[in-house]
Amino acid sequence: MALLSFEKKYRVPGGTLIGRDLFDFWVGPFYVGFFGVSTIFFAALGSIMIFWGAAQQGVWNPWLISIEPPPLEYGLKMAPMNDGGLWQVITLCAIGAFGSWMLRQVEITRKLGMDYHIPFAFSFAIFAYVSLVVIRPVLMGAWAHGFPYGIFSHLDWVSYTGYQYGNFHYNPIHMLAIACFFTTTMLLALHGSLILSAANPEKGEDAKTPDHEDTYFRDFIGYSIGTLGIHRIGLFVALSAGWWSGICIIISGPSWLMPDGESWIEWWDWWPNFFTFASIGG
Ligand code: UQ2
Repeated sequence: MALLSFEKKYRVPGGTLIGRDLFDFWVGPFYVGFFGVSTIFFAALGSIMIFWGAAQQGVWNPWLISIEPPPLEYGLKMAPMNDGGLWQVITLCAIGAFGSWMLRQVEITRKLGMDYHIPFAFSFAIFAYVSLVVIRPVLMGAWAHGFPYGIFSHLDWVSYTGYQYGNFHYNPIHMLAIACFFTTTMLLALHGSLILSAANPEKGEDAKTPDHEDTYFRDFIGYSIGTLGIHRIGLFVALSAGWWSGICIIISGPSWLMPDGESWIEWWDWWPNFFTFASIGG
């Protein structure tokens, strides 16, 4: 593929974190870097491991392939390859690939003299994954609490884990995460539609300016957050969704938090109990 006209100007050396100029090159449109190499390495190894596991199990229906975490008995120990060890290696590969992908974003950011918002944002997605397969399993004392790597099997896990706590939708932090996801989609719908309505005019018509965008929302709800502000709040709300998702699953299970409470429904008893404690209620 030919270089786009501006690409040459931005194909500047430097900004690397590791390897100096050793991997400081492009393949077609893609910047490589040390972390491009390590991303490919971990992603390829992890994928091969999944296919190897599928072959071992004789399961080739893509919907049904599933790599299970180790059984409870292994606790936080390393498990044999055919009894959850594969899941552990694949988890390491996934974290290696995601971390490398983020550090490649950092290198490109530095190369172009930009700020670190993109790798910072991606780190929240990594956190959401790590909270499921490392932080919560470690706090609960067994890798068994991670989710299985399969299309249907991970859906079953989500369903099972949800019902384990009565009704997961009563988890107040889950509520907060969902509210953030919904707000994210609303803001992107508002923003995308506003930009297209203003900046993508019919043939022969003029594009409208940001003044029009501000005025639209002033007329509509009495307030415009502004062209920079909408991206700030969009980023904040999107990262909040990932952040509170991680927190809401981390606080579901660990014994220091839920000593005998399996149910998020009961968690709300603090409210009636508060009045009992204060001796002004039942
Ligand atoms: C806006 C603005 C944009 C936008 C959008 C808004 C010109 C191009 C979508 C409107 C968004 C507001 C008022 C934020 C509402 C906040 C929450 C948490 C629901 O004002 O400025 O720029 O795209």
